Amino acid sequence: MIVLEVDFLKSATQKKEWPPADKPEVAFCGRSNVGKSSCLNALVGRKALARVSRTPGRTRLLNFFDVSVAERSRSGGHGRPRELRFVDLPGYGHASGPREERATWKSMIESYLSGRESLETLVVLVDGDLGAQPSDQDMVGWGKSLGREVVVVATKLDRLGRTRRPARIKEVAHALGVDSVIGFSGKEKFGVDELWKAIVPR
Ligand SMILES: Nc1nc2c(ncn2[C@@H]2O[C@H](COP(=O)(O)OP(=O)(O)O)[C@@H](O)[C@H]2O)c(=O)[nH]1
Ligand SMILES: [Mg+2]
Repeated sequence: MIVLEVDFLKSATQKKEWPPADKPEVAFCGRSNVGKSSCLNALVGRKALARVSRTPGRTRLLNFFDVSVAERSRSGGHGRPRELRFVDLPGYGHASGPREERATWKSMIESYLSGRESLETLVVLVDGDLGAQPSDQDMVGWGKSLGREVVVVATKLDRLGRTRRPARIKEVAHALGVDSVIGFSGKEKFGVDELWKAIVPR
């Protein structure tokens, strides 16, 4: 996939601040430190996107980006541009965090997952080195129960020896009750095309 353009749109919390639901949206979530920024960087091939999402004060907000991509063509050019919107969701998994903060996170994510008409795909990133955690099971279950299409990505798979990767992918799929899991490494940049295929609207 060729990334033609990436534009940071805005950060938001409540519904009234969300941009108009005028493009197919792909939301990314995962436990803090799962490798979400690295994954976004690997997908769009530029640092700016993840930098914005890391800016202090923005890590707890929904960050919206417009992305324009196209299939690479054999002639060296590209096919029809596709417009989509990425939404970088705040990390979860701070079970020890203040109760009030967790409640705020939950209500913000719930209103987005249940109320966003243009949300087409929820990408849940799971640490492939660590394996699926209870909070990942909750997240996938939550997304599915709200009727969302869930794509699971196992990050940091480069940390496992090649021969151990297929078994880990199966374990993660089994633990989360999904049919397939995309094995990914932001470091070695594998799984990138597979993930694009799973999120670009047909
Ligand atoms: N080996 C390896 N380390 C990774 C990978 N992705 C992220 N990391 C490391 O994991 C840590 C957290 O990554 P980051 O992308 O900032 O995670 P985020 O908190 O989910 O945005 C950093 O130290 C990264 O270098 C990966 O694919 N392979
Ligand atoms: Mg990050």
